[in-house]
Amino acid sequence: MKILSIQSAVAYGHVGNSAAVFPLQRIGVEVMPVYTVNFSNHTGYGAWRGPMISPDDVRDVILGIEERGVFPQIDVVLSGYQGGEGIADVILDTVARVREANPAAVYACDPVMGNAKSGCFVAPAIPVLLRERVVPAADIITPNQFELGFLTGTEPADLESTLASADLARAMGPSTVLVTSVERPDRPEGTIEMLAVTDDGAWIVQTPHIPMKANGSGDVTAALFTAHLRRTGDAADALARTTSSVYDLLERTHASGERELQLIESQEAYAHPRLQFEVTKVR
Ligand code: PXL
Repeated sequence: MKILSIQSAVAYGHVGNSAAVFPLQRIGVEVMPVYTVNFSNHTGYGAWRGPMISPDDVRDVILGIEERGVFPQIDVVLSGYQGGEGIADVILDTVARVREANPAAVYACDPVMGNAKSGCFVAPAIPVLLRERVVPAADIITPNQFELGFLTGTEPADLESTLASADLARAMGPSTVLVTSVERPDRPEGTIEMLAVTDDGAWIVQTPHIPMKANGSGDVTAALFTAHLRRTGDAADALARTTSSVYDLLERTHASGERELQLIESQEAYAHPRLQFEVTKVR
């Protein structure tokens, strides 16, 4: 499998492509990382150095890949956090050209905007761009509950309303919605859930909630779920594998006391997920 992944690069630590690429490679995926920023570290530190890559430069790198004649082999285009406003057009053009070369290719969009605790942490134009133009072009989206609410103009809370919001998102275009953090008001204390909704049904999985801010964990989640789903077409299996891998990554990171994801140390969790959490069909 080949994935063209258009995301950030950071030298120190793990977000964007610097989080997604290694787990994908560790499960046997050939990744073509295209960088949208080249930062020293993630923006969660409040200070960082290095350039944003201009949309023209991102476009040029992708054109060079196209000129190698490999677009027909690309199975997935994956995008995440969009540094500036101009990147969206490059992504949409790329998706159209990859689909032309390989009609079976899918576009997986992680609509990164923010979360319930921090609010929106991207430029104000980005959420609107994602809602109006990018998400409608996607096959798979991986919002958290907060992002799902913005995309659909709803306030998903319990399971029923989150399913209804996911259906609204599916009506916008994507056939698959992975809600990466569902925090139902009636959940058992200290737990969190992920919910996958596809044409075939809906599945939920509950895990203990690890109390830490882990920049990049959403990027790993989107990458692994997309790769597993594209490989097998089995959303329940993709959900079980992804949840297992990401939980073990977060648990190891929490135990380390480090701020950055223990991405390399956790490699066995991607290659051989323990499948310790039960996936339940809810619809
Ligand atoms: O995890 C998303 C992300 C991507 N790119 C950069 C970031 C972050 C989150 O902190 O700072 C540069």
